[in-house]
Amino acid sequence: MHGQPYRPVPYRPSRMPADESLARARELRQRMDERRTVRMFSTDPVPEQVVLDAIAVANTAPSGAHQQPWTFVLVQDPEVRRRIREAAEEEERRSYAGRLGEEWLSALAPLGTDENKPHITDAPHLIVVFQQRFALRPDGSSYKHYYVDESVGIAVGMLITALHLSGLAALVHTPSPMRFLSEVLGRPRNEKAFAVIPVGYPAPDAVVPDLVRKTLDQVVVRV
Ligand code: IYR
Repeated sequence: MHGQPYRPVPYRPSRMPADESLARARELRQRMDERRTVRMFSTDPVPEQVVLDAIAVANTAPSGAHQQPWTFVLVQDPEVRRRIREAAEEEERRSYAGRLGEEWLSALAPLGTDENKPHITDAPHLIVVFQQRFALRPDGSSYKHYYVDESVGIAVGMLITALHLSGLAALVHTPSPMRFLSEVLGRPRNEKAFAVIPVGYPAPDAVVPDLVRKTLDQVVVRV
């Protein structure tokens, strides 16, 4: 055990009437269907508090053993941004030149992505999400974290939902390999980069692929 047992406290949120639930769910479904991954960002500023509030939402995500195994690094320093972009593009050049393999490259082809990552320096905010593979105490000792991929994945899902509902666009970018991020950002050895998330407004001339989402029938199985 790493701490004291939690004290059970009452949890009695007032129950939402079913018709209000239905109305809210329908509206949320429509608003979330408007979210698009954006790769072309405006350099216009966005209040940092909006981003901090969205990160606070992500920080409410459920996590294995409530260990909250995440760190969100907000990168503002333009020089650090430039170094991240340069290193990401260097890795991606190798990936697109063949490292990904034929099957992966053909899966990506419809999206038209390439090794150029201007969003890393264009977007007014850059969040680099790290997963804490294990916990590191100040004395250097460590203990295990559980369901780290799942926990951080859920948190990032909540982050991009919060950003979208706050009027911002985001891209969950996973340059691969991402080891350079730990070096550039000086993160401790228990942390591993999970995603690079540029955040801002879409560029005035932004375009997105005309993709279609699976229908509910295609993704739901009733047993
Ligand atoms: N990480 C590369 C390649 C890439 C991979 C997947 I899977 C994508 O959905 C999109 C891109 C890149 O960022 O370009």
